Amino acid sequence: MRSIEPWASGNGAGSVARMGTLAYIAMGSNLGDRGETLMRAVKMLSEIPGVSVRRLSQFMRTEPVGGPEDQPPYLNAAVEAEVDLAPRELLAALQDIERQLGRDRSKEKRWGPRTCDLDILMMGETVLQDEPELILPHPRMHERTFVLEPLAAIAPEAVNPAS
Ligand code: A4P
Ligand code: MG
Repeated sequence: MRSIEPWASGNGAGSVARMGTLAYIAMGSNLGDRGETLMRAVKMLSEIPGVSVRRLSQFMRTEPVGGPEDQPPYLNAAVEAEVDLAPRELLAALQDIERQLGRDRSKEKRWGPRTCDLDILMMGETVLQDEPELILPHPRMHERTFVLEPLAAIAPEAVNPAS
């Protein structure tokens, strides 16, 4: 198990201001007006203090992977953002956006349909593997075409720090 958090050091008063960290975020929607939902999610993302959206992939129509049968197709996309937040702060902000866009996890089946899913794929060099609440890089990203295609479209150079 490894847990590396670069911002854990040097955060005290008088420390040198840090540069933003590049984060990659996967977006998915397969309920409601999927395109509108993803556009709203990007706008809300760009309005989080400490988050600056740099690149956005096309919205890609993908067939559902896993979960219940007969769910609608997804729109998936990927975002690159410069982030000046700790990973857990970013996750909390993403989950807040999901809620505002109508997501209610208590009514969902695993990998079932959802209005909006925002997952952190990678965040700089950070590797977190100890707590299920936040695993970085995202543990299934390498096996998900619906993640890898939009990510490759915006950041073919992005390197998975756990590989
Ligand atoms: N969590 C842990 N690590 C992270 C991370 N890096 N980013 C925790 C975000 N959340 C993370 O998430 C479940 C739990 O993972 C949360 O409590 C969070 O604290 P969730 O958003 O409720 O569910 P999820 O995203 O469905 O879970 P998971 O296991 O990440 O699912 P996948 O692998 O992302 O699959 N088919 C198509 N075509 N397109 C899709 O977008 N998505 C899924 C979900 C299945 N099939 C799909 C798609
Ligand atoms: Mg998620």
